[in-house]
Amino acid sequence: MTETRSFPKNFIWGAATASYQIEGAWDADGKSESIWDRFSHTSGNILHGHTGDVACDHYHLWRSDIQLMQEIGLKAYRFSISWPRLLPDGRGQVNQAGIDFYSRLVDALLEAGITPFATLYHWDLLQVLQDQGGWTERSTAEAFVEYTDVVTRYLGDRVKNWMTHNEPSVAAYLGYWWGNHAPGVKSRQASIQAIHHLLLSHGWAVPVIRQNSPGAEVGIVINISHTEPASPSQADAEAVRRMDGMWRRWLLDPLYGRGYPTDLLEDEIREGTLPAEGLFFVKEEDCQAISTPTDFLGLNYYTRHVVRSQDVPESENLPATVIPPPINENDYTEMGWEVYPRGLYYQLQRFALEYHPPKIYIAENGASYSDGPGADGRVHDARRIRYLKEHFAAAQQAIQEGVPLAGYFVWSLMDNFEWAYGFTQRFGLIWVDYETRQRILKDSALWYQQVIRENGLPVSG
Ligand code: IFM
Repeated sequence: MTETRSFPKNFIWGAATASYQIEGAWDADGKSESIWDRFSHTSGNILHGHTGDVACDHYHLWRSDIQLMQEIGLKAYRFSISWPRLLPDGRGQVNQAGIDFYSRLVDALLEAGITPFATLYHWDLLQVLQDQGGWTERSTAEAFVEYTDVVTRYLGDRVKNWMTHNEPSVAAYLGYWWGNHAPGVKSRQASIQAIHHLLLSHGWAVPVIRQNSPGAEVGIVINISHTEPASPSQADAEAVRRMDGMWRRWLLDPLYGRGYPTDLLEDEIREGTLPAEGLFFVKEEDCQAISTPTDFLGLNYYTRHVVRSQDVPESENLPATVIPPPINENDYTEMGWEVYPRGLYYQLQRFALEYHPPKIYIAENGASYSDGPGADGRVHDARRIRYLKEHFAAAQQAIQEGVPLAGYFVWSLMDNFEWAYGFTQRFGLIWVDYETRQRILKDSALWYQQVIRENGLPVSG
């Protein structure tokens, strides 16, 4: 008998996607324009001018996609809901066609024995709300609560696992500071305002979800990486404080009732990105709302960042992040991200110890490798299998040491639109032909099928 490293009974094995990345049908059946529609239709923003207009056409192929999920044996499916499909004006009038789409999807998932995990916001804000300032405005957080109310009134009887936001820091930093994601704004202050309103909308949404979806579990999803200094120097330790601060503490501290970190706030004021009065857009009651207790914390983990200070004289003009030298070809995915499974173990330990979430889900983990169908028509993505195997093992060790990890969602169910990279990066367990929309289960999907069936990691396989 093959020895397996088993996972706890009822461990939730899933896969994840997001609306804009897979659905297509960008203007079908009453859906309005999102910031990603506008951004991808503007030349120069996305590699090769790709857009999510059709993407994987999941909007039309969802039934067969659910069959593929069943074939893999998924216990759960994490998908996101497109706000512009449901409320084409952002608030007010509900688009029944949008509701029907998700309602049918949820019914079919449940019939297939797959538990739906719905994310309310995975970056496709309505353009009409962006035109009024988007997440830099408090009114967008208010509109999000109305949207949450609509979604959970219609789906809350059947969906019992809700994730409010996916990676609010990416939405805010890449979208409002660096401008390489929609809506393409380039202002540090705007990104700080955006994070606040994203977090605030989360906190306001939690009781609404609980009210409309009795017995539901609610959480938020944060992206994490393992962050280390490039050297033992004081300057590099300081660089880690800043980097870890902006990606982790700036979000998790307010979410867990500690407010925004004072040291980071002082940095922003000193550097002039915030005025002397600091967070002028934050109201006194906001921090309490943001820290409304949740049932779980979702973590997206992909890689490690080795961080170097810009203040170390000899490294002037060098990037803040160091890419460690490769040991072999398997060390990096095609995103250029280092494969560092140990970091997942460290981060799970750390989040469990520092914030004590009642439950943790790995809401995303996976790798971009472009392997396509070979002469035998199959996709032999051995590197993805290896990546997943090593990360599952790291997660399993953390569980054994007491981390309350309840489930794991592989990113992604299928190859899809990878934001500014267009279709050039393939993270899927399922290979997608972007001409014909044909799907093929990759070897990794078949390997995952075995993991799920055995609820464990074959030690030898
Ligand atoms: O594709 C993205 C996803 O939308 C959010 N987390 C990271 C993934 C890979 O870059």
